[in-house]
Amino acid sequence: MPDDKPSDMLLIDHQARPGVALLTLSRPAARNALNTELLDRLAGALERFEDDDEIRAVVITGADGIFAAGADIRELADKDCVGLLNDARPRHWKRIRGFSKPLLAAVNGYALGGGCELAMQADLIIAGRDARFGQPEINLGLIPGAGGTQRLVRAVGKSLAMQMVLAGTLIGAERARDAGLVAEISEPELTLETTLELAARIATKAPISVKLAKAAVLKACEVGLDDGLAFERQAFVMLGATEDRREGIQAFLDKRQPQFKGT
Ligand code: CO8
Repeated sequence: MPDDKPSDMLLIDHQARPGVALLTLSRPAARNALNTELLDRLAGALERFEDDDEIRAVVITGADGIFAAGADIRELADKDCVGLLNDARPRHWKRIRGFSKPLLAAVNGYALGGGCELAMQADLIIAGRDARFGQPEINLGLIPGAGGTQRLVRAVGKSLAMQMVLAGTLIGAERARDAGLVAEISEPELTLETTLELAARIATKAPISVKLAKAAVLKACEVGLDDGLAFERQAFVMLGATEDRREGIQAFLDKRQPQFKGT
């Protein structure tokens, strides 16, 4: 696993806002393409944030006006079937998926292939007006390999997902928002600021509630309604044991701001 030393390809700001860490993909010469080392570093950073109580939400963005142009095609070029079978990247994607705190994507420019899949692994996407989303793997004789066929259909519905996956059609920010892929659009120069502000707002909420709320909403994408409702009920009941629930309700009754401690 990579250490926490500064790396050219992943910039880490532990306190971009109170309680908010910022990760910036930075391989501008390759349009921030996600090579194995970058994915490993990203997964490693999230794993360290998982254990850091000071960090309550994370924003991921790309340097130089682009989110990410996908998997590193040069790396993929060398891999045959066995190479793909033994590929470390699915493991790193799984580590990223395991992050239990809120993960927000601030997307300007292209989010293609693995870049679109990374944005979709975030809990929500804020996009600049110039953002372009797509799964163009079909143009390389491939298909999406990091969840694109599954997450895109859940995000935008079958017909538009088919158009993007089968024809490699890119969609702009407005279409992405209208389809449900993107939560909010901003002017490109404000995308990161808008996302950090939202993350900072989330970071002020009760951490255990936030974690359980994220898990419950993700359940809705994964299981049937009965199982999802059962998970929500269990999580709701579990929160009865937290100090923060008592504090939240007392603060409301006292007409003051709550002081959440994550207990
Ligand atoms: N991988 C590696 N290098 C890249 C990538 C990439 N995905 N994208 C761009 N680059 C490189 C180019 O090769 C070029 O390098 P060089 O200067 O050395 O020739 C440099 O970045 C600049 O590229 P362009 O000149 O093309 O830049 P433009 O600004 O004109 O265009 C685009 C930007 C539109 C992003 C364009 O580069 C492009 O279309 N890129 C490819 C997009 C793509 O096909 N993405 C899908 C990749 S496959 C994938 O993501 C599969 C995921 C499956 C995961 C499986 C896990 C096991």
